[in-house]
Amino acid sequence: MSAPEQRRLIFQHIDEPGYTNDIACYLRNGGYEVLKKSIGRKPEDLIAEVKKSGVRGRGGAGFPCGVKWGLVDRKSGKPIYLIVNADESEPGTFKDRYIMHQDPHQLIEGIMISCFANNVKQAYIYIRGEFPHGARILETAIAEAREQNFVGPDVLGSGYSCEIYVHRGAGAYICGEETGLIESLEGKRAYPRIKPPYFPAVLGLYQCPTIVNNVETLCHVKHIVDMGGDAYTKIGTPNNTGTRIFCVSGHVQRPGYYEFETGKITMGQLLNEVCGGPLPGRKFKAVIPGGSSAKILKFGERFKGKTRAGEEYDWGVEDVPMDFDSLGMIGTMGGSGGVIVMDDSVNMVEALANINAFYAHESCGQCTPCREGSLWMKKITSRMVHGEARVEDGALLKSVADQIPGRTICAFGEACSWPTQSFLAKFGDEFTQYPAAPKSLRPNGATELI
Ligand code: L3W
Ligand code: SF4
Repeated sequence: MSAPEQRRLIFQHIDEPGYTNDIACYLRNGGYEVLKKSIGRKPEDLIAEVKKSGVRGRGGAGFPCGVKWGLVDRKSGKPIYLIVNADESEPGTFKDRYIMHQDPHQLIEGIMISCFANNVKQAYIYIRGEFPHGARILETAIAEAREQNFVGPDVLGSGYSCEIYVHRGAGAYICGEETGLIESLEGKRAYPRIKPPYFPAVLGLYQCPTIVNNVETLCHVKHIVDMGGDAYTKIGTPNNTGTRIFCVSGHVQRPGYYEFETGKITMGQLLNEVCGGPLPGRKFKAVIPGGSSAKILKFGERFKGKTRAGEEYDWGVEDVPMDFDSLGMIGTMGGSGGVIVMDDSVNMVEALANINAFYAHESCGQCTPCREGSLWMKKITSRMVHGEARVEDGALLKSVADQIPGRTICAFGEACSWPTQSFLAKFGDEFTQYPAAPKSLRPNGATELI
């Protein structure tokens, strides 16, 4: 079966010739019409549409956005905040940056509709420190929107007021974890908070109820309200509604951004047809389907089981539908939509050493298993790459990785150990060979990878 056509909701205009990121272009293309209509509706109706749509968060966890909004404490008498998580840092993920650069008003319209629906008067866009250009674009776009009365006091003469502030991070991955982000926004070190019992929906920014949504998720809100929650559920597949943006990188002929109905395209169709297949003379070896934290898949492995609907499946990697549930069923996740492809030229020990160096650098250091474990995993794989591994290192690596998940404050603990666990489970033979780089190649005889 050949790949379906792309279904572009979020990227509807983004690549059109002459489409620019200023407000005049956005307005020419129907911009802010959905906000105008929303302002005349009851906020609870808008929330109901988002609930009906079933849209799941596009940041990584896939938590239903309508359910999250439904959990907000509206009786506390405190202000409700909305935070846009634009700290896109998951390796392999680069969709939110593209939206903010190319179509910032789509995001601002989504934010304003979401704020109106939830009676939010102050919204913060927490943008990754390494995106200074994106921050400037957003600031300009907010100023344009304010001039036209789409943001600020008395929005469109409705009596409703709402400000949007851009807050720049300082370059730490952990600020993408929602409670670390909140701490950072409060001016503190980004140490994630323990949750449960209190999620941001109840105690978030300044101990007030707070909604934290990803950039792409908030763009979906605009389209959901425009077409209605029921119509939105017709796109995609049950429990995996709407479209999904895949950021494909690595060893394919045409890496890039692609938007498809969720679950309507398989991994094989995406990589072979849409992305043009492997590079000449190469074969696919492995793929990480949802950002570096997702467990790696090995081409050639098979997955058997029963779907939620009770249907039996027997899939190779190429057969897996690209949706949250299917990828979850085979032990990995759709995560942030970053698809990292590796061909048979890749040394898996080197690939894991690279990932481990990232996590060791980015652990906030608050929990001992994560702080020490991520560093040990980095050191061991670095030793392997540099030909200095010890006989017991394979077992030690596994033991360290196995002792982190479930013993930490935030999901980083899982995220940093899943790559090691899955690489060892699927490519363990490569780790027993300890591929060595000749000492002569090491700068100043260094034993560390970075
Ligand atoms: C109120 C409850 N709210 C859950 C909310 C919660 C959060 C959302 C999801 O991690 C994942 C991580 C990696 N009352 C609630 C509730 N919520 N129960 O729902 O929560 P959770 O805990 O499932 O996930 P999380 O802590 O948000 C995020 C993956 O993302 N990941 C991806 C990172 C992606 C980027 C990027 O660049 N875009 O950084 C990295 O590890 O799987 O599990 O809002 O408050 N009872
Ligand atoms: Fe910090 Fe890691 Fe603990 Fe998360 S799991 S709070 S990143 S030390």
